[in-house]
Amino acid sequence: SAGGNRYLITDQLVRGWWPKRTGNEHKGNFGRVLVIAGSRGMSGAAVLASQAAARSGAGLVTLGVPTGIHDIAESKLTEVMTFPLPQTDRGIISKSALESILSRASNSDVLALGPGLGTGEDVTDLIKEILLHIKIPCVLDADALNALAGKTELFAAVQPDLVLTPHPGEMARLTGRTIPQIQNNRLGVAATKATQWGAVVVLKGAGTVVAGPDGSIYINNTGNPGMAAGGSGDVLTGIIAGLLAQGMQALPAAAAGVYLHGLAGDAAARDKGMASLLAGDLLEHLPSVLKTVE
Ligand code: NPW
Ligand code: AMP
Ligand code: MG
Repeated sequence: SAGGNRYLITDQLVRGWWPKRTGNEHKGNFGRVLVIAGSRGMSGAAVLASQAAARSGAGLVTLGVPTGIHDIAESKLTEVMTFPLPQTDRGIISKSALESILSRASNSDVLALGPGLGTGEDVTDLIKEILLHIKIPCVLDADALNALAGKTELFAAVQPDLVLTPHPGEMARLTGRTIPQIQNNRLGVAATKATQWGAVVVLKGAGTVVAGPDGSIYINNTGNPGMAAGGSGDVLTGIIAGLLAQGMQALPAAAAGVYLHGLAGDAAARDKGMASLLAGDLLEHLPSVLKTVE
């Protein structure tokens, strides 16, 4: 099952995939991203992911967060719209948010789900219900993945395209393996799981592996250890969602997203050095990077 074609993600490939702008478009043509993320203490993850979607070319980005951090998110964001969702007493989105999320999703082109959501039974129930009813492509990251540890049979039952973006720790939880077991066979694990789950799997970390449901593999060589810092992955989630919103297919959106995210990290490291690099610096460097492929 891990015997598909292998490719290195190159500038040329990404340019070929890039959605061209010819002159007559309006913001509706570039898609609407719905981001569901954040919890008490993790508004940053939600803000980074939604800003990254906006910086990557999405026409409109809307962020749903628990009521308790709504005004905080709203005050950090300008271009991104926000709305509050019911929360538990721990400041985590509660499962009674389901209807509101699905109703917003029905007016969106892509859903990005998971950064900073927090964990617990409510989150698990909510994620399961969203996935069983959702009709638009989804990027699942962080706590949306943690919620499904041991419940991965659900992925194959999801109707629209899925892009999963686990780091090795999240992949270990999802699959019930250890981190060394994942790291010793990154290509094999990514391709096998992508095939089994019928999803695009982005196994993050140095040399990110992007695998498609057909077993094909795209390997990334952009990026640097300066990106091993809180919030980096939240930015990637937003970038991939932004590319999906512009009409890219799931596998190229994931591969191009990973490549551009790494290039933004390389530009940020040249500017600020690896030690000082912050996830927010990736957002600042996205424009100069995207300019080179558009
Ligand atoms: P170890 O043990 O350190 O070697 P978690 P998280 C492993 C949100 N955030 N290679 C790591 O291994 C996120 O969105 C919010 C190997 C450890 O076992 C999530 O919702 C922020 N191992 C939540 O926080 C900014 C690797 O994974 C485990 C690896 C928790 O996410 C920060 C750690 O992962 C953050 O993004 C690698 N390359 N990478 C905010 N400002 O709001 C990871 N591991 O326990 O899932 O914790 O990734 O911090
Ligand atoms: P997360 O752990 O979810 O915040 O994601 C971290 C992001 O930074 C992923 O996109 C990783 O691929 C990237 N990253 C972390 N460490 C490295 C590294 N040593 N080289 C390249 N990219 C890295
Ligand atoms: Mg992460």
